[in-house]
Amino acid sequence: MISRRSVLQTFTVATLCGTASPVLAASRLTDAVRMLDTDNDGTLDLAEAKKAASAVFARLDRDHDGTLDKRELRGRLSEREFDAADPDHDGTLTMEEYLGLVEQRFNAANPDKDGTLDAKELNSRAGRALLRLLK
Ligand SMILES: [Ca+2]
Ligand SMILES: [Ca+2]
Ligand SMILES: [Ca+2]
Repeated sequence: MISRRSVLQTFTVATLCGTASPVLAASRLTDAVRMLDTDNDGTLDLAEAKKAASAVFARLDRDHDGTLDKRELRGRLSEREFDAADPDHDGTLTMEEYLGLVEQRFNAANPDKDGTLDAKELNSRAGRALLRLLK
């Protein structure tokens, strides 16, 4: 039987974790925005997103063939997402296809269509999907 004391301890730990992790997530997010926000206006616009994505593309293209294959994109795109982003189905993404995907995710994360993503939009499901392509 579980004692009252251990229930209380479990509750306390859960409460502490519950309050600590969103703060941590928020500071990680702020760092991400700061790194990507090259004009320092506190938000991410499409040009900034594409610039970051180009740098990531170059870094991930380990065999320097100018395209990203599934292996090079591992952890960033699921099989299904890859196939959707690869309309000619040649098994690789060109820079153009990669940036197209970035633009698609940017728009999905920007429901108010004001041209920029704020911290809250970047923290949404679509925003986090975009960030996976930018770092
Ligand atoms: Ca900006
Ligand atoms: Ca490659
Ligand atoms: Ca917005």
